[in-house]
Amino acid sequence: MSMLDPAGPTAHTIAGVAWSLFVGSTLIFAGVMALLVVALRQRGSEVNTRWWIVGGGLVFPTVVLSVLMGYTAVRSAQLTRVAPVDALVISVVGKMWWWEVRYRTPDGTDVVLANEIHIPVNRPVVIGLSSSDVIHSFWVPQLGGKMDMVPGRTNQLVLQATAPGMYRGQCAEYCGEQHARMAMHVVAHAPADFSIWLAAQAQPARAPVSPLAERGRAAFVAQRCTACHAVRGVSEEGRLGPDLTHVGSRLYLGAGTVRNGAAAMQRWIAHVQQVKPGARMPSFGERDAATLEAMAAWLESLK
Ligand code: HEC
Ligand SMILES: [Cu+2]
Repeated sequence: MSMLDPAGPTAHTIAGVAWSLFVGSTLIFAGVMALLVVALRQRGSEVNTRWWIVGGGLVFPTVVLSVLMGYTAVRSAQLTRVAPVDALVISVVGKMWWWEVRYRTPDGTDVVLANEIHIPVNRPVVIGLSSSDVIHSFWVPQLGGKMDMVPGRTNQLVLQATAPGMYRGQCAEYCGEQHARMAMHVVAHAPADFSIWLAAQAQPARAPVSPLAERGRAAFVAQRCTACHAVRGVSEEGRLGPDLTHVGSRLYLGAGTVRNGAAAMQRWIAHVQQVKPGARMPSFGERDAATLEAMAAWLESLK
């Protein structure tokens, strides 16, 4: 996660500003130190103090700060320009401690997922940002700036990726115990691959592919996981936790906490309070091993 390794136009602008400030302040610092050395060497010699105070204390800062003000005004205007009408719109809601992500497909279906944002390359993406509890902050340093997510408000951030790849993001506003484990991943695809991905995410959960998965689905319903989790095609009553319709396709579990996989899934369900202490999900470790294994197998099959 480095803002000095930009992968999109706004991130390039921000990195450019950061470098100019860094180089400029280094030059000024070096100049002041050089003057200090000269002053120490020539102690006792006469200097024109008025000239130094007016020149170094008034004229120099006024010129430097005015140039800087003009420069940042021009650069910030480039950052806040309005998104073009063909931009892709995605809404992201910050939660303690994960991200709910919503898309609308071209035919009007709502697609809900969590902690992972897929985007097509070279197309501006408008991200509508909000929160359902405390203030969070959305930050994917390689793609753009930071933006607060404030309950009851929708802020907007325009991102664009110039190359396919995976970019990590992180909540950038302290939001409680598991703030550090509130990461997300942005995956940029070629436009055709993005459309295929979105069409797949818009599908309801696939039917169980094995007797084990079949038992897993039944256990998921019987254990009342459905009180907090929606799985489209199975139950849509619960919204307190992430939508799990395609959880098997995600790269990570628990907002970047662990790499997704059968073992990680089972450990998450059984011992979430050890994996991510304080997460708003109870550990289900007292369930028998066969039930846990079946639930994990079914969830992993939801690609
Ligand atoms: C009280 C509500 C609640 C119940 C009941 C619950 N969960 Fe969760 N679950 C959550 C919340 C909240 C999260 C997000 C935790 C986080 O990342 O901070 C979560 C996260 C998850 C995740 C990770 C999803 C992701 O993409 O990161 C899985 C998998 C999961 N739960 C499975 C289950 C299963 C299986 C059950 C039933 C045995 C269950 N949950 C019961 C609230 C609940
Ligand atoms: Cu947060």
